[in-house]
Amino acid sequence: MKYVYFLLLVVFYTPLVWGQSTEKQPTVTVKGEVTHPLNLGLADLANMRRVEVRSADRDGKEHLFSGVPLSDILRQAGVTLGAELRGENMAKYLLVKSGDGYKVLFSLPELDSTFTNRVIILADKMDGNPLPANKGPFRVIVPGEKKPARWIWEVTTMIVQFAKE
Ligand SMILES: Nc1nc2c(c(=O)[nH]1)N[C@H]1C(S)=C(S)[C@@H](COP(=O)(O)O)O[C@H]1N2
Ligand SMILES: [Mo]
Repeated sequence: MKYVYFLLLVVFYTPLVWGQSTEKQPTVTVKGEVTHPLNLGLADLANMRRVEVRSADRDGKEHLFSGVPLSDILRQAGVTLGAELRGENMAKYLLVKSGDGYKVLFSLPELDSTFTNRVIILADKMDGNPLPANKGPFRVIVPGEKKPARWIWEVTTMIVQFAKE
């Protein structure tokens, strides 16, 4: 009888523990025209160069966002930025996708410090806290735009591609 209990325990309990320990943490996948595809979680972002940007939301309320410049992430993936952002590479774009199907697009010069001083970030904190559950865990923040339509939340994927006619 003891043996049966043990067996039941293994059969029903093990998958539970397994399910918990292998439960997927959210990540952002970086792919497409990259030399090093990435899969970044909160812990990875915490170890990268962090910056803060202050910007107003749709209601005009200012917030302090913290995260990692998109350009640093793209550089880590081996995207053609800086001196390599010329010639045919000028026709590449970054498409950012979210869990709810919303997508937004950036041209690479918008993200490159040799073209602009504006720093667009992948934020994981707002006003010192993790992003709200329905607006995170990763959100692109585009400072200085008249409306925050490109502040895409629940970011899952960033894809670099050549624009085709
Ligand atoms: N994933 C996702 N991000 C999104 C949207 C969306 O529908 N889905 N809407 C965008 C638009 S149009 C605006 S105006 C802002 C609104 O952000 P708020 O709800 O934090 O004010 O989020 C942007 N980010
Ligand atoms: Mo909007």
